[in-house]
Amino acid sequence: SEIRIPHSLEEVDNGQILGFGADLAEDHPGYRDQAYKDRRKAIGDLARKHRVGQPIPRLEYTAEELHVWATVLRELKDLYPQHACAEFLRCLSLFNFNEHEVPQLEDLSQILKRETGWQIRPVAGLLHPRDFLNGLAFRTFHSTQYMRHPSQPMYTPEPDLCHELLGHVPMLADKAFCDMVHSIGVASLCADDKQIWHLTKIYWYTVEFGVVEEGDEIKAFGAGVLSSFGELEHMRSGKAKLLPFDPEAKQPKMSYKDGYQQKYFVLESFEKGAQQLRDYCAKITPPEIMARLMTPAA
Ligand code: H2B
Ligand code: FE
Repeated sequence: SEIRIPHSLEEVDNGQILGFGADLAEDHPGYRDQAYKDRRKAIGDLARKHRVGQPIPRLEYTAEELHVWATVLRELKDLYPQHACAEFLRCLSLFNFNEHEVPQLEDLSQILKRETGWQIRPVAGLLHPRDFLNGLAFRTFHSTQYMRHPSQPMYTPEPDLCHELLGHVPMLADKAFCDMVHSIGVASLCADDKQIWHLTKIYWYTVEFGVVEEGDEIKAFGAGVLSSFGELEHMRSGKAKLLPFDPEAKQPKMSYKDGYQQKYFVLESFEKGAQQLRDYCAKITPPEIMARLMTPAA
């Protein structure tokens, strides 16, 4: 099939949602909860109607949703000081996350704009990988706006607000991390399906499950590691392999459903990771696209 290269964020389709539509799968915690499904659909519809440039609609979260947010925040907050990298900790403090209110995407997007020139665009669910990666080329993170099901606050089979906000948003306030992720995005613009799959794995082993050297320690920055006590223990147990990150190498198979990762990839630093991805990107991207998009953030 022919690749349509988007020239701006408006040309990135945010409507192709994978997996979980209005009808949740049988093993989704909200499968039997019609009120939950209606709420999720209403929030998803707002994302579908949103146009680039408009402010992201503010939502009034219910007491139940606030309770889920507060529970997840309380659990994870205790893991960060010991396990999260310094960049994550510094960035986290910019957002003032607290148990009294669910943050609004629009406010977080404004903070990112100021810090790194990145922004958030709302999306109805798990976005198609090509569109998701293409968004990164325009310094845009596509984020869901609905909350996971209250029956299992520490689990979600799909991205939800807690995952996006606690896992992904903080690091997007770090310049070098943003440069790295931006290169993944630019590389995705002209990528064929095989290269998209390679970039999806790179995204997985960095943004979702990446770790970084810090002195003689290994600290986490990946959303999937920092959101799970079990995953953190496993990563530090010696049972998993820690390998140097190399975007040119064949990336191991990944799965959304397996237990813990068998391998973690270690960045020397975010600056080094950004350089590695810039080099990879330049190999598969035409020079005119490099020249147009690899400019510093405004
Ligand atoms: N969609 C949403 N809404 N959030 C994500 O974090 C996300 C996504 N991640 N689509 C993408 C896919 C990622 O797992 C890779 C690129 O497929
Ligand atoms: Fe994620």
